[in-house]
Amino acid sequence: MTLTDRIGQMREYFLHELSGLTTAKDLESLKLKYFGKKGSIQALMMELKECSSNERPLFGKMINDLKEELAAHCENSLTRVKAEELKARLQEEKIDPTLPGRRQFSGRSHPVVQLLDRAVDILIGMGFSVRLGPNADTDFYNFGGLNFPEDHPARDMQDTFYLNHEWLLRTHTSNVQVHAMEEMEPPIRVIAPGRCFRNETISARSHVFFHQIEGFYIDRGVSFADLFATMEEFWSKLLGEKVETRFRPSYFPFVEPGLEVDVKCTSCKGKGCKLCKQTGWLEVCGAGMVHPNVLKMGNIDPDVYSGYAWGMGIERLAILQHGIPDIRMFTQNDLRFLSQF
Ligand code: 2U9
Repeated sequence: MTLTDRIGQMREYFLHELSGLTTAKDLESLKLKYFGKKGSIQALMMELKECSSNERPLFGKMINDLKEELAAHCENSLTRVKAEELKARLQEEKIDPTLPGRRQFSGRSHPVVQLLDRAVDILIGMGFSVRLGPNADTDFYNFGGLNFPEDHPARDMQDTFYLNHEWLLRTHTSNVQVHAMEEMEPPIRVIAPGRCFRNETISARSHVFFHQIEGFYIDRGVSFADLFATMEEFWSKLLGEKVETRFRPSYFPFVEPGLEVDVKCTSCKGKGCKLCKQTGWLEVCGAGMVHPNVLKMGNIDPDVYSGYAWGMGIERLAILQHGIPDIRMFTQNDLRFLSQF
């Protein structure tokens, strides 16, 4: 085969191979095969040596022309292949801007936590500081140190989750104040928000765990008047308007005298409605003056110091505030319920 034939054949092969290419990567390999140092064109160049000196310039020019021609084909193909690749990618990555967007779900605090946080913020603003205590504590911090008699019904297995003969899950957050009395010197102005546990049958009105905020203030000369003023200020701030408060005598072992605190019904303003069971008043918390025995057990001299204390159940308040029919709704994690708050 003459060199001229070889050149023609190489062009044909090249064009055949080029026509089947679909990717830029394959085109690069093809270029290497023909234009590389050990490529087909270089091989032709080597053969020039065997030509006679009068044929050499002619064949040299023919090979150079071939080289330029094939390079131009490569350039054109590169443009074509890139356009094809882009087209395929666009087809694959096609997005439909008319489709509806995916809704982003934004989380929020649980309604009980929302109310707890608001109450804590108000009380911090009134000069109380937050103290947290253990959920599991000893009988002394939950009962003994709070003046519960040995045979008090709340100590019964029915109401308390005992872990062993000494340890239990706290039934109120009062254990925090017993620890505080041991560790702090008066004046003590502390609130204790947190979870408590009671061994009760779960129903629409009671659960085995719930949340409380308790507060107490111990100093020289703390009086009933201080308690009344604090209650009025706190409940007015929490309920968003000036509310009337009412105090009724009650009994708790850790306070003497003990009180139930009522606020004028926020729904009917005292006229009587379903929420307040026609009484015009809502029972919102218990309170009282800290019992001298409790102060003594906390190493505080009741002849020098006095204090007031109060406690409230947060779930009960949230139920009153939003008209929730069943306490179990707080623990069912149903987004249809939770997203309303
Ligand atoms: C110490 C001294 C006194 C905290 C108090 C109440 C009254 C009270 C109940 C309200 C509803 C609990 O969630 S509830 O069932 N609490 O009525 N709590 S005075 O008194 C204390 C606490 C600690 C050392």
